Amino acid sequence: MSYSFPTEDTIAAICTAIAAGQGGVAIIRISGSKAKEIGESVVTTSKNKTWESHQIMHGFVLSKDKAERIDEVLAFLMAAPKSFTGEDVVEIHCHGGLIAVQRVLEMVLATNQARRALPGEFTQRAVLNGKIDLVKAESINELITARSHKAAQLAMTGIDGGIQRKIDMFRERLLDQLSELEARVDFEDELPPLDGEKLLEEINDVQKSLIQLVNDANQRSIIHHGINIAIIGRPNVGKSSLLNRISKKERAIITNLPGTTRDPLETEMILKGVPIKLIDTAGIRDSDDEVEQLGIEKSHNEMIKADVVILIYDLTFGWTQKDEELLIMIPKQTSKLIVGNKCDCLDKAHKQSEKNLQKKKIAEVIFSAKSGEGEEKLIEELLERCGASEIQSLELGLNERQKDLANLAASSLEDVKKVAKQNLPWDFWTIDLRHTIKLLNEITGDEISENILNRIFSRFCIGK
Ligand SMILES: Nc1nc2c(ncn2[C@@H]2O[C@H](COP(=O)(O)OP(=O)(O)OP(=O)(O)O)[C@@H](O)[C@H]2O)c(=O)[nH]1
Ligand SMILES: [Mg+2]
Repeated sequence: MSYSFPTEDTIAAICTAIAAGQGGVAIIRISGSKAKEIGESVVTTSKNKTWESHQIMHGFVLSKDKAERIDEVLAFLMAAPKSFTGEDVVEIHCHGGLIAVQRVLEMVLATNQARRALPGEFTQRAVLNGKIDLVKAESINELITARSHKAAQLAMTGIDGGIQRKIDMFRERLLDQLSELEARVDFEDELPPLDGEKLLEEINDVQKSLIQLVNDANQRSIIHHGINIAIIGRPNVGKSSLLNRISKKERAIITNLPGTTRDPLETEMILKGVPIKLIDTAGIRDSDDEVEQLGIEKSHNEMIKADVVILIYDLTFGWTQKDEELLIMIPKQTSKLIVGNKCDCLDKAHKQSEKNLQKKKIAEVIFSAKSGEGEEKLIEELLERCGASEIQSLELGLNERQKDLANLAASSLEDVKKVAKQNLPWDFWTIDLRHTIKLLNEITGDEISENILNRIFSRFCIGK
């Protein structure tokens, strides 16, 4: 991999999470040709020790007039190329919290030898200097931002080179076919005839695998970003009670007055490894109350945006015309789960009575937010609607950028097939095949412009 846009400035940033009262240690990273010089001027080492690469030094950061000790630190030089970025790197390990580390960073910047790093700039330099490949850099970022065990596991597969190997393999297979074609373009008469059918079979095969990767990536996206589940229903059916019961928190206010919840209320949780955002909404009904109307409008918005809708109704009333109207409003493509709540209120002596059976008929889950009856089944059905079992069996997960490119690569192979059907000359076949290979190169970062690279890393956090 080679890039033609060298970076020259020395950059610095705090590369650990910082918050008041949090973290025992906070680290400042300085990268670039001036890193050592800056380290030497900012950190006064014990006994004026000289800075050697890969040796930990103890020292103090003093204020400009040397009158005040800002922090007691450990400092660490990693001379190029044996560092994360491949440049000279100095790390200053300060005490955690907010103030000392920020003051030390200010001292670093006050040397006027370094500027603040842009988001993702350290990792970008690591990629530019060939220390890590692009997919690995992205996977590290995904590991850091993972919100569930499975998301972290998939990120690790990327770090271990799983995605890179897969894309390399597709590229090799397509390059083999491309070289066969190009040889025919130039030396058709001197070579044995090309088996077009066999070539197309190979292209078909790679295309199918790419489509599979795209489908898997959609699942990955769910576990990485979480699933939005909106709880929808008429007033007083127990939407807020359901939210509180599942989240095991007293998040929402519950009263016996219809129209209690106004603003949508979100709570995040992990259900069997799947990150979920559960959204309680205002009960939907015709109302003259202006505030309630605004809440109801928001309920409709949440219903439309959600990945999964829980439509909850009150078993003591049974399924009503109003519930039916709500069911019809849920977008067709959205997964839904119909929950009959308050089963504890059904007349126990007549649980099997015709009237009760009728009330329960529509419900996919019979539930009581009060007693917890049916909770296991509710979670099981919910996870099924979220595609949890497919998620658990995922082995590889492209991120959105990689997925879009894989999708384009699959379409580009479709174009090769179209050309083949029209029996056009070999050099027409090569155009789309070369384009597909270029798209695969873009996934792995082997062929990528400065602009795109900047865009990728700008989504990272500062200090990464
Ligand atoms: N017996 C029984 N009562 C329940 C159950 N779930 C909720 N309730 C009661 O029903 C009433 C309404 O509950 P909420 O959870 O506030 O209902 P909601 O759908 O959020 O109501 P709005 O926010 O007004 O739309 C409260 O008095 C709850 O205690 C249940 O499973 N069994
Ligand atoms: Mg409510």
